Amino acid sequence: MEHDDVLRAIEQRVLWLATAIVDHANRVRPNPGGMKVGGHQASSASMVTIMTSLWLEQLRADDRVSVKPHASPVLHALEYLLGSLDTRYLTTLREFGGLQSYPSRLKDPVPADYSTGSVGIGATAPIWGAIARRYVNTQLGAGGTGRQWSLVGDAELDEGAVWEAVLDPMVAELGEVVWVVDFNRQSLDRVVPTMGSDRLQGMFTAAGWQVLTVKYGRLLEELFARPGGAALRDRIDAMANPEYQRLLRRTPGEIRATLPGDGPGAAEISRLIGDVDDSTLLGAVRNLGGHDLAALREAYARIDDTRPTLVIAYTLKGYGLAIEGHPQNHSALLTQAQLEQLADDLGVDPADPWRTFDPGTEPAELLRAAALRLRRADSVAEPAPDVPADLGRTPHGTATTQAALGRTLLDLNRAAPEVGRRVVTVSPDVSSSTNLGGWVNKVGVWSHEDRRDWFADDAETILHWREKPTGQHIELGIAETNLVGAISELGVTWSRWGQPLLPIGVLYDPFVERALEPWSFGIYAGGQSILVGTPSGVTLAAEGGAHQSITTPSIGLEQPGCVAYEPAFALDTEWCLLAAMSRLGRPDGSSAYLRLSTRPVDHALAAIPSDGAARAARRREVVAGAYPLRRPDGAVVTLVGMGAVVPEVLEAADRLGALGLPADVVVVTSPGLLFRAVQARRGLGDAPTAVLDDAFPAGRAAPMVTVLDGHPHTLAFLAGIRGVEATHLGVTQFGQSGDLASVHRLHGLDCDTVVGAALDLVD
Ligand SMILES: Cc1ncc(C[n+]2csc(CCOP(=O)(O)OP(=O)(O)O)c2C)c(N)n1
Ligand SMILES: [Mg+2]
Repeated sequence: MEHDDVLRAIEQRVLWLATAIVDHANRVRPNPGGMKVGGHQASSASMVTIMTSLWLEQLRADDRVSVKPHASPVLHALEYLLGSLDTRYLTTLREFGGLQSYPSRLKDPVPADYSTGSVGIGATAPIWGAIARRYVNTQLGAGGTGRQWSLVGDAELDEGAVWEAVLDPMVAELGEVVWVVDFNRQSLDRVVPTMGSDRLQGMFTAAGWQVLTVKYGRLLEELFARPGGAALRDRIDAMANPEYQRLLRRTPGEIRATLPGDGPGAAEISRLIGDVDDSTLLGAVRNLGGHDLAALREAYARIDDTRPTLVIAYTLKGYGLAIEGHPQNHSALLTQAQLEQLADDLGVDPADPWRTFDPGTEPAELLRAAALRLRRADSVAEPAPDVPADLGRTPHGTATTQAALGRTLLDLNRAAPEVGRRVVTVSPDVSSSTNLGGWVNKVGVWSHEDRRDWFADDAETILHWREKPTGQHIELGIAETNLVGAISELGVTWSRWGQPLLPIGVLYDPFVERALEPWSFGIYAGGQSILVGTPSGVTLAAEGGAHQSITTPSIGLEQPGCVAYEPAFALDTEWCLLAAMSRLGRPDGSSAYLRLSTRPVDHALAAIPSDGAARAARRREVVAGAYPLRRPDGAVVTLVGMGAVVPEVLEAADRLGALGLPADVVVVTSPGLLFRAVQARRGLGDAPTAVLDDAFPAGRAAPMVTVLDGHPHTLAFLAGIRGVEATHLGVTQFGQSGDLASVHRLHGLDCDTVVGAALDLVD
């Protein structure tokens, strides 16, 4: 057999298996509940040639691939043929404990290189993966070099995440990045009328990418070379996408009547196609480059490894299936009869759907050789470093929690350099306004080559921008989605390349919402990172309503795989940050979200115990989620405060005390940890519960006022701990610029409102 015939045989088996995996899940496996199962035969078929060609000929063990979500059956078919996926899984697509709906790093039996599912995010992950690997290489000397492939759907390129990533100046240098676009001109709902490769080519070229277009297959190219061929090419090139798609579903007679069109070349085209037989004609109109192994191979051979490459491979959605090219084929499933016809066309026995190639046959040998080439060395992971729990410093005077972030990083670098060297900060153009300047000055900005700092000798320069391969701060353009993409991939290097990093991303807190879904997806995919939202709430005062955040405290509470902290004091911030860092880079680890503020707070209010054991006890409570700050005798009310409004809460406690109504003050640092403790106390989950007795002991039950600079419901559940009456203060409306006192009064976060709420409850 010719080599390409062997490949073709494998490609056809991949098409069969991918289709049969979906068919089994939907039409064979019993489904007592009657819920839709789903799976995408047409989207898979579209990618079959591209993926067969990649896995059998192009990929190396060091390469990593992100596969578009709806092609997961193709990935599993290849894993199976290459011997890494057991037969028993082929009947488990979308079954509990079986193959996931979309490629998954953490939940599939053969871990995918990248989890995909949220379009645009899976596509861009290898860009951040490439940067993370380069970073690991320059800092820790591991990680290797291989291509970072993304196999993306064409409609996926509508996603903003794609363009934010493509535009980042750092990306144009990533020669290891290769995207292959499955250019079937169909999205979920339709044939996209205006989708064309020229526009894409221009946009990616302008961003510094190499663009290779694989438009037509050999058969069409051969027709184009005949008399009338140029007219035929012009006709097909100029044809609108829906008209072309319609052609795919026509009989030979209809094609002969409609393909020539009514342009000046019509007669020539009629003559040309008049000379070819029906089956050649049917083959020719669907002969696109993305289904031509030789055309794809040629394109891959031209990849220039000094810049990212985009391969636009023209394909057919539903290639080879009865649903090929139909505008509504996205979720269509082949009928029993259509599946049997496919089996017949491909020479497989539908009664024995999972049969592989007999040992010793050419396809079996080619698959064996590919499996050997793709085998990866077992890597031994470095353990995550031991992060100190307390750096031993006690701040004096006033400080902001935001400034405590940069301060802690600098102190950590001195106290524990082996931990400090794994810290990497990332910012979307807000390093100085989030107070990271001192840290950036100290560690430098990461760049894969040294760049001259032209302002090094300028006396007025406070923030020194020294770019070098040993820098530990990564600066991105203003694109929050890129920020979370980057920290998610930096936070996965422990499991990808055996080298844990401690990534910390900073952004203005309201923009956490913009970045939330991609960050959550990164956590879902196994990335562990710290996201710092600062400044936050309405406490940013003069910065105004456009920058205030309201719902982010509950985001922190609810985000799986994440511990959220909102400390009130500088030292609490340090402790929470160190605790968050100690959970990164390990199999049982988690991400963290810190919500910080630019409000200067007198640190004496924190009343840090000077006794070492008492300080340690305070620290344990701070990182567990809450601590009692004041417990006067005969307290009649408990004031619970979180974050930037704790000074008002303490002032209110003073005033109530003066009125003869002593008030307990509890400072909450993490509603999420408290909620987990409440659940665990009822047998839901295994979170530690001691914090509930420490901060809200039964003996001190009293009515409760909760206060935070965020939506009040975030702390409302605390009243249920002891079943007390409560009032919940917080922000429920958009705000405006102003001085802090006015803004806090507007939202009912001022001392008067807290005192009034307590009096109402006590009366
Ligand atoms: C962020 C996001 N939005 C919407 C979807 C739903 N969705 C899944 S696939 C798809 C269309 C994909 O079209 P394309 O990328 O061209 O893939 P094809 O199936 O044509 O290969 C849509 C809208 C999603 N998965 N993620
Ligand atoms: Mg498409």
